[in-house]
Amino acid sequence: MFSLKGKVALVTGSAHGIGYSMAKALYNAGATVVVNSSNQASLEKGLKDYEKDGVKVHGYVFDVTDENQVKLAVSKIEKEVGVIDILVNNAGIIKRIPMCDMAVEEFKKVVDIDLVAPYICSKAVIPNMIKKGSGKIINVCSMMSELGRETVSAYASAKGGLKMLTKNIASEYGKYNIQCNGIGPGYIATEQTAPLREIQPDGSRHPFDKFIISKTPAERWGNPEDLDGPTVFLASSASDFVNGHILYVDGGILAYIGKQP
Ligand code: NAP
Ligand code: GCO
Repeated sequence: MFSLKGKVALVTGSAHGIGYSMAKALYNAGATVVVNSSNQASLEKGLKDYEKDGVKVHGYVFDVTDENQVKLAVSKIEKEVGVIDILVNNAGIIKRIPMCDMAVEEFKKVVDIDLVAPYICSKAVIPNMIKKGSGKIINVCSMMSELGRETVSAYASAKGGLKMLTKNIASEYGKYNIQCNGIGPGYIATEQTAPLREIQPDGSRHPFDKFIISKTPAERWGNPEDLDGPTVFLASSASDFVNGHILYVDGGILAYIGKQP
């Protein structure tokens, strides 16, 4: 029931990081996988990495925030590869700026990529999922779908919104045998979180790095591979009656008050 043989999966923002690992996991479960970046050079680098890892993927450059580009890319993918059965809305950015210092354009940019783009991409694939009689959409949410912290007002607003978009897609399209769920990664070691893990000039660990370890019962950062199993589960028929759920993969962060002093 975890096999994805015969299924076509599109993972946005998958040239590196979490999307890269998710795309590999879907391929290893049998899916035909389409990867994406907004940037040709980044996609080409990613394609070389997939090849090195023995993973065959189809690569398409498009900006997930541009509805025309998304529509064109989806119809091209459907002609050249097949109708998309599984969409993973993974592409995302963060800006760490105190809210009152942030320009409204910066706030909107984060919301555009992290919330509006999953709406645009889902809207582009749902009609053919309905025709086909099934579909899976996985939205990459965050700890910030539930929690706030200093400097991430735009990101938290977008990821909180993405949690509700997930529930709404499930509500609106569940009757067509479409399941839309979220994966909420904890703190995962990727480029996005590299500034929070930088070794300090005196050789010590970044204070935020120590803070995350103290907030995580697993006492470690996650790796992109920690998300592989949950991704395959939510993409497969094993989760056919799971809809509108956010599966947090966080080493226990959301269950924990934090290390006692
Ligand atoms: P990452 O390595 O920076 O990956 C982000 C990806 O999004 C990149 O491949 C980037 O493409 C792509 N992207 C950005 N804007 C795009 C656009 N307009 N169109 C198409 N692709 C675009 O970061 P990551 O940590 O793997 O993050 C992946 C997702 O997980 C994000 O949604 C992030 O918010 C979420 N997340 C991350 C963590 C964490 O701790 N790392 C935790 C929870 C949730 P290029 O760079 O190739 O252009
Ligand atoms: C931050 C981090 C987080 C993570 C992740 C947590 O600055 O707090 O970047 O937001 O990336 O989304 O789940």
